[in-house]
Amino acid sequence: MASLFEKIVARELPADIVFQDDRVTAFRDIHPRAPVHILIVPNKLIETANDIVDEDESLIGHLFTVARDLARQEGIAANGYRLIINCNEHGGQEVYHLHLHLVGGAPLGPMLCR
Ligand code: DGP
Repeated sequence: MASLFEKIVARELPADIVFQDDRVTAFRDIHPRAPVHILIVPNKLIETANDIVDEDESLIGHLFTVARDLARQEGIAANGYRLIINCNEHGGQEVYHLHLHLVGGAPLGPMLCR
């Protein structure tokens, strides 16, 4: 069965998609933690950061160049932003389809709250 984010990539579930190409899809987080909160996901399922393989290096780099471009597009590049990938239980991962959070638009405070 397709993952939640695979269904968004396939446009079988609604989402506010801000960018898509043949490798990645970017859409606004349903529960934004800041004025800008976008998730950038590989179109193919990679469950966690642990599941990245050597052949994915270019794809993972592409997640970051798309994040860079979206930060510019959203007007948050100059003031700054945070890029986050959560992995497994201790990382707080809720959706098991690798995704890069692009978060910004306001001061974000300390990196970790425990
Ligand atoms: P993480 O904890 O890193 O796995 O973050 C998962 C994020 O996914 C969380 O910030 C909320 C977001 N999310 C969960 N379900 C949906 C959905 O159906 N649509 C959208 N746009 N975002 C979702």
